[in-house]
Amino acid sequence: MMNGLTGKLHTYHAVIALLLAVTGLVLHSQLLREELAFWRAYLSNLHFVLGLLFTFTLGTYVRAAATAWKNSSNMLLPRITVGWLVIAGALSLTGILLFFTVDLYNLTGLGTLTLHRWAAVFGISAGLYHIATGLYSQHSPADESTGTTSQSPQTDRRSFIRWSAAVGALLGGGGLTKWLFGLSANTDLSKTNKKYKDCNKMEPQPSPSLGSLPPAGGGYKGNFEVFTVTPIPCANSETWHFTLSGLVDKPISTNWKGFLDLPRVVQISNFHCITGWSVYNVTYEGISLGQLLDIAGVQAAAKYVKFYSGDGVYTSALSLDQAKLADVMIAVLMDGQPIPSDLGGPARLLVPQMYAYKGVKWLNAIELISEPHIGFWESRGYENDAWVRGLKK
Ligand SMILES: Nc1nc2c(c(=O)[nH]1)N[C@H]1C(S)=C(S)[C@@H](COP(=O)(O)O)O[C@H]1N2
Ligand SMILES: [Mo]
Repeated sequence: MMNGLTGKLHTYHAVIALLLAVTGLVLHSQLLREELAFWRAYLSNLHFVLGLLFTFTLGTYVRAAATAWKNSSNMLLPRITVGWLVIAGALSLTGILLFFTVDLYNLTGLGTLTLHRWAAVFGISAGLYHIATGLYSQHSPADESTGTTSQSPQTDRRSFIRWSAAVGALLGGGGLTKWLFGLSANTDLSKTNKKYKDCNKMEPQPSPSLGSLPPAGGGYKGNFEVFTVTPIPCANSETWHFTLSGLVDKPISTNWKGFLDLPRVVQISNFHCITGWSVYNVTYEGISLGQLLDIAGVQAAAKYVKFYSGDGVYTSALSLDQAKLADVMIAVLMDGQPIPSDLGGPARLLVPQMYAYKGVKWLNAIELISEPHIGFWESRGYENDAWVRGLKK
């Protein structure tokens, strides 16, 4: 079977793979989004460091595979090893690209995170299969390289175990795929949230202007994942209220009807979450924040803009310069339709040049302040200047 060094290397590789699977699944889980918020940024760094260690051991495995290929008359083992190398290589590569937020969408039509998730499905299934068959073969050392073909009861039992392990891994992989990719919001929480998807009762609905419907961008590409640290708040036009206050000459305080009377613009922009998924070519219609600030008259003492959500928990902030960027808007329509409640409707902030954690959903208040404010995710490890890496400013 395995000699000392390979054995140790194998244990090391296995432990790291297990830790990677666990941290990866926790990072993916929406259920733990609020509970683990404080740890999230650190957990993703840990996941990356583990991934690097994992990648380093791959090199040694390439050599082991080559030797096995040469020495073995039984082609099963080398094939498995090579298969594992391909999967682990894909996981490592997409993981590293994710860390440096390199988007493969233009190249592959799939976001880097989607590719990483597919690799994880294959990797975890292969791992499960390997555990099941490997546990057995440890009790029968004759197994690995002799390549016996005689139909002994041993062989029958062995192939039975192989087959059950394969079926188990397939089922496990299927379940995992469903969980990882299920609809666009892929989580247990989304089941309870589904009924909140369109829970807003806003009258009248904003009527789309030219370019908004049909959407000038031709319809968005990709999938939004519903990210929220709170239950989704449902709004109705009777109770919904918006304020712009703080260091301004003419504070704004308005109901839904008055809000819809504010001038709107249409733009096509991309949407990037820092965890690695993106949505492209979304046609948004909404109120330009810069224009709104002009209407309100920003006082000289104001240096920062703070944003509040109707969920009562989430906040974020921009510097005044950032807030005045031409494409920062309070969106009310997406591809010509009212923004669904799970995606932040009736009104959400958009800062296309920054990661979407700046894009406060269920936006209902803006305040001009003189001191910096550190928002929800910003106070939990995400950078306050959230420029999307690799985007030209
Ligand atoms: N109120 C509120 N706004 C929020 C969040 C949130 O949890 N609560 N999550 C942010 C993050 S991290 C992202 S990636 C986007 C996700 O937007 P979506 O749910 O519409 O896809 O919303 C941002 N705005
Ligand atoms: Mo995000």
